[in-house]
Amino acid sequence: MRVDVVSIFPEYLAPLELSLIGKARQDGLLDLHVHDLRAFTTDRHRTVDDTPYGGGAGMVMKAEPWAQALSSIAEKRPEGPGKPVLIVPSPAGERFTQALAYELAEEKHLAFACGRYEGIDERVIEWAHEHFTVRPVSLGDYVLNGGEVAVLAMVEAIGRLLPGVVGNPESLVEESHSDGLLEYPVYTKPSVWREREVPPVLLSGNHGKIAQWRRHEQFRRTAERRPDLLEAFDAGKLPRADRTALQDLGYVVVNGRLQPRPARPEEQQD
Ligand code: 6GU
Repeated sequence: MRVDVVSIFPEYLAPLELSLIGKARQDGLLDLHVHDLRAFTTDRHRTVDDTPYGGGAGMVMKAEPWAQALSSIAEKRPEGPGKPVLIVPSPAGERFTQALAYELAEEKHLAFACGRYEGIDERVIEWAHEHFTVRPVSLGDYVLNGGEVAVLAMVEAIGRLLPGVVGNPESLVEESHSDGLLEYPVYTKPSVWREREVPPVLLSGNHGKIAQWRRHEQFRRTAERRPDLLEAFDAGKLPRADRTALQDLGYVVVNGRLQPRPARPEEQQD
């Protein structure tokens, strides 16, 4: 996969030289290029921003340096059908999820346009549709100062899904969000640490019981921390053991969806 990132702070992307993603680049699995937006300016001051039409606080990124930068990237598109995907990190974008990471990991060419200040002149985003499939993407409902930190997160989430990047692909199957649930808790030696024991089932050697306990813990954690995920969970054809675990946690399956079980008469308040 080829990835191009444009930023006025190219040094911000230095962590992509480290660890798993750095190794993937060395191994030729990820062809990553970081570009300085100011290299595409033509004035003496290398200006990338200006005041907003209509007034208001802050500055807006000028269209022309972005058009020059994105044109040069579009020309580097690897052989093959389809446009490259241009991801525009923005708190006003669609949510970045594990499902979107899997979808983007299938692409041959991704580009990221890191905005700063109040954003990029909207006409660039419109124009970019001629060369790219454009996707404004948000990490979540909070505001960062620019797209760089979001790009670090997205490139890591996407890059680790590329074939050969994660040593043991099994570890991608058992992690949080891979099946719409949070991951179960994990433990290692010693079996007693500061008077705290590892859950005994994990020492039992009974692999069926262990799998069942882990599944129950996934449901318990998800119900406690992310009830929104449980309500979106496809409970259409769950094994009996899963339905029992969910009943214990106060959920019932209605039309293939999980719903909090209505309180039993003896549990009713007032
Ligand atoms: Cl992707 N960009 C910026 N600037 N802020 C964000 C974000 C992205 N996601 C959440 N907040």
